[in-house]
Amino acid sequence: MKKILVTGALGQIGSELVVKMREIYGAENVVATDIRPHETDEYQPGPYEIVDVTDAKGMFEVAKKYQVDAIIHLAALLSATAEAKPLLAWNLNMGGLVNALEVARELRCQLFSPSSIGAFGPSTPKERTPQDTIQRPTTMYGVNKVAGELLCDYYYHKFGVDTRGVRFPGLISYVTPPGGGTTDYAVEIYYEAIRRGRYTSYIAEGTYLDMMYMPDALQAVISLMEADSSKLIHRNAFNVTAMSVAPEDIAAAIKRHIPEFELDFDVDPVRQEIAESWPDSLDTSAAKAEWGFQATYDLEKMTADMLAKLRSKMLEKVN
Ligand code: VAH
Repeated sequence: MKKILVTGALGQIGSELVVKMREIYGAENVVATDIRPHETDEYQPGPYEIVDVTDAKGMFEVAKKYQVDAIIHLAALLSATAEAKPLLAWNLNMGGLVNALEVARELRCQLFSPSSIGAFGPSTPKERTPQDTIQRPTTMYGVNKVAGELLCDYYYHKFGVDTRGVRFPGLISYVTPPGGGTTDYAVEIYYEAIRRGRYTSYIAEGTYLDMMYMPDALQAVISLMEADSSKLIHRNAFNVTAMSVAPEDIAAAIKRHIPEFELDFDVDPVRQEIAESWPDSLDTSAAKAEWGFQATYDLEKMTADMLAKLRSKMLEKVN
């Protein structure tokens, strides 16, 4: 990758990936795009363009203007929002992806688009979910992710577009909060631990989901995109994860830093049903073997970093 266009650059992943990529590839070589203008505190020095991913022509013109050779396509609706607005999710998630694939085909770019553990369903083996297994998701988000994986493989085999992707678990970060996801609780719990010393989880006790700290997610995108193409047996999309946790596990890790922290539950049936349809833990052996995936943050290390970074972020806001 030399010149990169990022869609959804103001989102939870995009806002941090743009910063990291600009450090590696140079600010001028990473074109951040999103559907709205950026706020001052969201802006990182470097090119910024308004791109609505459902506007194929607009996306093509920006990609051509900057002569990009890679597109990181992150703009999408997450699982809970997609379940509330299924047709909007289909049009945005699938329409946006087809447009990004067409731009990549016409301009001969690489394309990264994330899948998710949401691409699996209730009939998928829940423990150490294999790289190749049954994918019958029961959510619109999951349908979008499975269709997206198949579409990206199609563009690789049919048109030679260098498409690559990972199945992200829940992502935990302190820069830009997620919006509309089922795993958002795993971010909120840290903010509330500092703000109020307590958190009410909308996901039930004992509900195990794969999670990963944002630094590991960013490294996974870059490592996969820079990997030797000839070594890739799979492409769309690789299982990646760092930990399998339930809400009480995160609470116990927080209590080791904030002993008075309290967790209780008020389960949201919609997001609980989504979470229960997803695996408990993924097998990541294909990603390890084909491009050297390795997470570096476990629950303890992530919790220590999250609390420290959030404390200084909240202190900055006060001063
Ligand atoms: C969501 N954070 O909750 C996203 C992710 C695995 C979950 O895809 O929808």
